[in-house]
Order: sequence, then C-alpha cells, then structure tokens
Amino acid sequence: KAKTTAATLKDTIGQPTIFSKIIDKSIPADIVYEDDLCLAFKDLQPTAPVHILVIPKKIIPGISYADPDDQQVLGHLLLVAKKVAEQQNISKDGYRIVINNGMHGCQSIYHLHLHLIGGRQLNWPAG
Ligand code: DGP
Repeated sequence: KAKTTAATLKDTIGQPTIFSKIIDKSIPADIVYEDDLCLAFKDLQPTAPVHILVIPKKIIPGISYADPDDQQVLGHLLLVAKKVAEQQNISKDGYRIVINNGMHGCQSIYHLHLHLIGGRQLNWPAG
C-alpha cells in the first residue's frame, strides 16, 4: 500500500479524491447503499468476504478533521454501516467497523471512510 508522507498530505487535504468520483458516478463502484448524506460500496481490495466502505458525500478528509457540525453525519455513517451489515447477512455472526486515520493509522485515501469487514472470523489485536 502506498505510503503517504507529510509533504504530499499538505497539498492534498480537502481536495477531491477517487471517492469524489465514485460519489459523482464518474467512475464505477459496486454501490450497496446510497442516501443524501452517504454512500456505501465494495472495497476494491477486500480483506474479507464482506468489505464495504461507508463514506460521507461531504469531503471530510479523515476523522481527525471532523468538527462538531459533523456530529449528525458521523452518527449516520455508523447507523448505515449497521444497516449494511444486516443487508449483507453478517450481523448475526459479527463484524468490525474500522476507521484508519493518518500515516500511522495507514489511511491511504483522505476522504473519511468506515471499513465494514466481516464474513469470516477476524483476528485481534489489529497489526
Ligand atoms: P484506507 O487505507 O483506510 O485509506 O482505505 C482505503 C481503501 O479504499 C482500501 O481498502 C482500498 C479502497 N480503494 C481504493 N481505491 C478504490 C477505488 O477506486 N474503488 C474502491 N471500490 N475501493 C478503493
């Protein structure tokens, strides 16, 4: 996975990413849920049988960039992840919701996204 450096971050934060193109449908994605505030689609490089990204339509570069005005959309993303887990039939056996943040968190796309991961026994602790 490509490493993000502090120098490249400075110029890219707040700019549209590949996820903006998925939101405006200029590139395809396997969308499993959409509403006014958010979009959920299958991760291109799944790490488990179910690996879905839930993103806000608004550009929030990462959870560390969220502000108090984002409270409603942040709560909404979690409730949508829960709903998608039910749709994907992973709710009964369990699943994980992950937000990678910044360089040490291995965030590679600077548009906030929740990873919904399940469909197999996951391991803990995360690496
Ligand atoms: P993160 O490392 O937390 O920033 O996760 C970014 C995820 O986004 C990673 O699991 C791969 C996925 N991804 C990157 N580009 C695309 C894309 O163009 N389409 C889809 N569906 N997923 C993508």
